[in-house]
Amino acid sequence: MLMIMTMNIARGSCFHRLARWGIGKRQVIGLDSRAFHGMNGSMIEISDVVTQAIKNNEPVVALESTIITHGMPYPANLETALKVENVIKAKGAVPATIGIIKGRVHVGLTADQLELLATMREPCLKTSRRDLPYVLSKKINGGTTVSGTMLVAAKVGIPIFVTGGIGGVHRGAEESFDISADLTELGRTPVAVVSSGVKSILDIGKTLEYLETQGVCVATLGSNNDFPAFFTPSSGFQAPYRLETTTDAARMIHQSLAFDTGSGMLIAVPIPESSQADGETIERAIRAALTLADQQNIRGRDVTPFVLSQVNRLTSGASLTANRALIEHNAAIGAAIAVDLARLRQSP
Ligand code: PSU
Ligand code: MN
Repeated sequence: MLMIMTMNIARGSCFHRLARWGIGKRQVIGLDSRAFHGMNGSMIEISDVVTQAIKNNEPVVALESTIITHGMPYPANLETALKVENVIKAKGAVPATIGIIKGRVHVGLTADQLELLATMREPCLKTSRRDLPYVLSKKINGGTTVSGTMLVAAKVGIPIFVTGGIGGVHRGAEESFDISADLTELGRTPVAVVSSGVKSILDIGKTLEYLETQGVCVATLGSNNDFPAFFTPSSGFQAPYRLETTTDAARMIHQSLAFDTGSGMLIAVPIPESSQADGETIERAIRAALTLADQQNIRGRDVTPFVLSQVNRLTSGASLTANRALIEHNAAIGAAIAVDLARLRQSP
């Protein structure tokens, strides 16, 4: 049994089916040569630095790109994307921002590629799991959501992913059925997501219930079990678990991979007190933004980006400032977890 567990860990749990081979300067990775090379040529391009880090079991942190393409305005989106990468590097881990350029999935986007996505000079789709086949086949650009990014991170063997907030069950979901694919992805893909919980544009209680149904282990990393509401450290709801340190978080991820649960985890990191936005102001702005969304008949994947931009407008940029601060903080925490996890993998 010990041997099986060791093998699973060494191979990155369910990633044992992966085969790797070098193509020119970069590495292409896939389930088998037909699936990834087949008719469309290579489909995932991993930067050299990220390839080396994965191969050597060094700490790597995946990052999403919808936050760049649809989550923040230019140039704050680009500045944040670059800053977050630097925070991760400073903590001794390798950042791997994931996105799609001309129908090719990139793991470890270059600064030029980040800029291309940030300025949306070409059509660029918000890409969750369900959008992937279309974006790839049309060879267009895509910002990967939490669900899209998790899917890719798992395929290439990156078990830790940092973002600001994940999608969830929308308010009024009992009518609209609007439940983010991020939640089902967390149920089916073995990647730990570090985020500041979910925004209160969503129904946080229902989101936690849904995560439980999906079998997702949710834990707050902090001084109490309060589940954070993105802009504020507590939502009024409790996470089932609390972790005291990044090493505790790394242990949990390590065990989940070793046991091959196949499920993701959500590590909720409260926004630091110093960056916290005024809860009342945010709440008012969210209510106004949701009413506007309804009046303008905004539906489906357009809801989250619309509400985010309206809340930013209605708070005169205060929400964006808090958003940037918390994602930088999450990046530092996520990188520390990745460093601890790499250490555990070397000597469990
Ligand atoms: N929440 C944020 N900022 C974001 C998103 C969510 O505070 O940028 C993005 C993430 O990429 C997330 C996606 O995966 O929105 C969820 O969209 P939807 O609600 O349509 O599933
Ligand atoms: Mn939705």
